[in-house]
Amino acid sequence: MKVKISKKDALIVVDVQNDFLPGGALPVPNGNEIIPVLNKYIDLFTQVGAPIFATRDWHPENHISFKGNGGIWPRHCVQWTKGAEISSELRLPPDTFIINKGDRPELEAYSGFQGTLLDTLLKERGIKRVFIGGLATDYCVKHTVLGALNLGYTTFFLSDASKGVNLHPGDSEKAVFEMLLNGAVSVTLSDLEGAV
Ligand code: VGL
Ligand code: ZN
Repeated sequence: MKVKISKKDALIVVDVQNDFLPGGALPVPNGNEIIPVLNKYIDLFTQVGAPIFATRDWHPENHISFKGNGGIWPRHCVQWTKGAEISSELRLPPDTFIINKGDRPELEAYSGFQGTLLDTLLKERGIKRVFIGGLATDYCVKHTVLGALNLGYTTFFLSDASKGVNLHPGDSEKAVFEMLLNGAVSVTLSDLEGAV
């Protein structure tokens, strides 16, 4: 498949934060392997002048998703900590839109659209197609993809630039199946080409 990228498209990089990388509080196995691939997507979108969005999990100390507060996750991505920082290995341009999510104590937000301005910012720019990759395939990437489909975007899942937690074996495969069933298109870097 060949997909031409133009400035009416957007790249959405989901939660590539220190806590989701090896050594972090909630590491995605081999999560670091997607960073060089994402950097190539970033180069391509930058070349054609397409906007780039990076979401980050941005939890308060008392977030509902943490064990002890009724959730299933270890404490992770607490606002203003090193673990919540987007990986410095990701070469995001200075005009990247940073989207914080999950910043209210009582609400979980796996989707980058939930409780954020992401949809508004995309619509303001006339964006019709979004290209989504990052961490983790079976949680925030999946929910961001489903959110985009629900809002009417033509949605591409970047299969070579996403990795899952796989709390239960097979979770990532199931997530991919669910995304495709809902209309997402799975692509890799070799499917894309720049068109200025
Ligand atoms: C995520 C678990 C908890 C994610 C966020 O970014 O996929 N997963 N919070
Ligand atoms: Zn979280």
